[in-house]
Amino acid sequence: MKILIIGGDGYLGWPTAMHLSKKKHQVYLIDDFSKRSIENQNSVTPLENIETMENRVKIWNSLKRGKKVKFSFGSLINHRFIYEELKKIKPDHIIHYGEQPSAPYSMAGRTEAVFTQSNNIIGSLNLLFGIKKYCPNAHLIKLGTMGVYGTPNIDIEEGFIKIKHKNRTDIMQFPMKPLSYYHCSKAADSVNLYFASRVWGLRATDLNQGVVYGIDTPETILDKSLNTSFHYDHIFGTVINRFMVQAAIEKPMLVYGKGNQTRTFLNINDTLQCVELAIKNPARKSEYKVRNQFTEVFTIKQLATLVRDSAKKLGLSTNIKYINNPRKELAKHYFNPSNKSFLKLGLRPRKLNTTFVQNNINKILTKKDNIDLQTISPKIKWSK
Ligand code: USQ
Repeated sequence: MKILIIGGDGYLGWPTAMHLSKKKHQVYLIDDFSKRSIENQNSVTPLENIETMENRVKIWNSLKRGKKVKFSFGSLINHRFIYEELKKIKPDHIIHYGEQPSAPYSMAGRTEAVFTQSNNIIGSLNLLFGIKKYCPNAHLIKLGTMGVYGTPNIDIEEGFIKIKHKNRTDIMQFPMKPLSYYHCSKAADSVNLYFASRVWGLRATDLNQGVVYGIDTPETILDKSLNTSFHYDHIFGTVINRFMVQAAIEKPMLVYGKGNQTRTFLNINDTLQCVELAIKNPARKSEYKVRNQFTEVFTIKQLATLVRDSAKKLGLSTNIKYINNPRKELAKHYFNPSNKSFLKLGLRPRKLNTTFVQNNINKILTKKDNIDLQTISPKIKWSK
């Protein structure tokens, strides 16, 4: 299959590229390095140095572990660029990771919110127009987020809900209560994707993904230049990754609020598993398929406790510090999301456990000197 990955330089895009190339797919990557530029502007860096895209691709291809991957630099905001790529490649599947991924960044101020929404929503819209014009049979796999649903007081279904209202019923998109302007951008994408499937007959899968954790995949460990951009800072670091870094250096783990907020999680290797399942089970023509992409549900307090206890067994001493929540989110809430669709397709979830946390902490300890303490405390507030 010819697979185009948009956002091929990112935390998930790069491991996906190597994984699919190993599975003998012809993989094409594009990226505009906008995440690297936000990192520079905010003086945050991944735990390990990340090679240039050119070098990563050269090294991966030289290992001959799969089909050669190809990279082009460009942005979805430039519709001519993406049109040319689609015309040239005519991909069977397009995996779209190419969006500004940080909720805190999107809440830093007007400039950041506007950048996030214009980059994400307009970029995806340009892509939809490109697919319609140059490869209408291509299957679009778009990375969405569980955070579009928020934390409603009803069970969370996968994209749609049957509603009965004044004795009439209909199936509607599941109500959205996004958690940040970033999550709002994903909600707008979902509306646009569903529309494009209904009106133009496009084939789209929206993967509403939970919070991803982990450093390595079988391919990132093949060479030190193939690692992925593991963040622990207050902008791009996701919560488990941050806790593991804080525990490794025996600093307190910063739980926002009382830690009773509940979220969905998955191992980075299960992101790869899910994306592959989505490729093998594509949406049909005119179908907009939503799959909730997560394996486990935890409160933040449970995560901090697991990381603290795992670190203790390694002889590290860390404690949990409850700080004022810089975000606006429900402190305690009902939460019962479904992930039936991937389980039905055969997803075999990896569980978060002590061994995993300890292996990751041990790896982090080998890079301890790179950790910048200045970037750990949250500096962005939802309401100022
Ligand atoms: N949290 C802490 N301490 C921290 C960081 C976070 O208590 O140091 C809490 C937050 O208050 C929040 C939860 O942990 O309740 C998750 O925060 P996060 O920073 O790990 O994740 P989030 O900002 O929601 O965004 C991340 C990714 C995003 C993806 C999303 C999936 O950055 O790209 O879409 O996870 S989801 O959260 O399911 O929407």
